[in-house]
Amino acid sequence: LIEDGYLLFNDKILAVDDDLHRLQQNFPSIKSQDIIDYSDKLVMPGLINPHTHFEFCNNISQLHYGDFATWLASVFSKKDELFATSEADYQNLSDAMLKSGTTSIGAISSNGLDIQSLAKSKQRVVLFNEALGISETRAKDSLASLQQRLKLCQSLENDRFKTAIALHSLYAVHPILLEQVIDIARSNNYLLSLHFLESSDERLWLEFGSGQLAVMFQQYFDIKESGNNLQQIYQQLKAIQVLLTHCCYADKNDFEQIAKLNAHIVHCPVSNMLLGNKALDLKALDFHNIAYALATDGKSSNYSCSLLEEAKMALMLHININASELATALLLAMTTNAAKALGLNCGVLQPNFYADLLVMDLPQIHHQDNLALQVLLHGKVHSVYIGGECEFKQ
Ligand code: MCF
Ligand code: FE
Repeated sequence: LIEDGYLLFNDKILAVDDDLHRLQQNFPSIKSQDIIDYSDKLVMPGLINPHTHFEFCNNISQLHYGDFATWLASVFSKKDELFATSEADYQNLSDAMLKSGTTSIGAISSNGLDIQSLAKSKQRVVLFNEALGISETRAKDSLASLQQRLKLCQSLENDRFKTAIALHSLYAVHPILLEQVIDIARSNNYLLSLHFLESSDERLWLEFGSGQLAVMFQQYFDIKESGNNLQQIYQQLKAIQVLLTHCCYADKNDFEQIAKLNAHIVHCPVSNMLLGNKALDLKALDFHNIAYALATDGKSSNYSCSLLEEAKMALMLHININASELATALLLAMTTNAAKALGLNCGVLQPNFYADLLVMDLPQIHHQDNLALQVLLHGKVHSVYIGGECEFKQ
């Protein structure tokens, strides 16, 4: 956070200094008309949301909240209505995210409907093409569709738009599809995103073949036990850059394995609470030295895709952590840690990183004790820069 200081940038940050004269001596070409005066404001890295689902952007109140398996069933029954989306819907959501300070996005794309729009978005986008299919036939179809979507994404790649891959979850992919997707990720060096240990029913299914998911899989697919194994997955994911979203039901052994993998954990607190899941154990992450990134998930399991809103909710959720320390950790989680998770060269105010900046209005800015906490509680987005260009101004 820069409260009193100077930042010199073109598309990247060139220098950060608290003394203007020294900066002008080091960079004599700076002209006074190039100086933007934000002296009553605060400058911080733009926010980075590493896990959201644009294709669910039209959902407001169509889905059932409170219990994970019931939510899942409601997604299946409302599929057609949910996916009736247009380019304008995607545009509106990315504009709203920009206005709330988000400069980079990790988008989980179920069907590829959002690819063209997101390739044109102002933000940096890592597009995770999802594979999902439990039965052998569905798995085959999913692989074929995945390969087409990956091709399309690659053809649209640019400075701000990158191709990646997602496995929906261990419970929703056939073991052959799981292996194939991991192979594709490994050979193309794609980031891989996975919904992981989100619900107690997921854990019950993976370990014991029981719980609500077992009832659903038996009924719809005549499948009695999981083809994927929770212990084996850590071996399978070796040497891939992985984002594990949720991890609410991870235990000590899982955290040890996750730490060894160097995987990034993505935390979506509102989604977890609305779908009847547990809070991620942030103290265990700290103990195992695992960094986490903050994300909103989609409108499928949230009322907003604003990270500042998400952080306020996270502050109220994690009752065993000091609010001021938690606020500092959350600011890192939605900037520096999220940039690392998405493999992006932004998320910190240091030379050679992209000038993706958030300028915040904060009342009584010069009397702050717990600056991070006050920013989360009272900060208002004033303007947003991506690659040094002002893309939004209040
Ligand atoms: O992250 C939330 C909750 N967990 C799992 N999946 C989804 C979420 N929001 C949307 N989804 C998508 C998922 O990517 O729902 C689709 C998948 O494509 C149907 S299967 C639940
Ligand atoms: Fe999700």
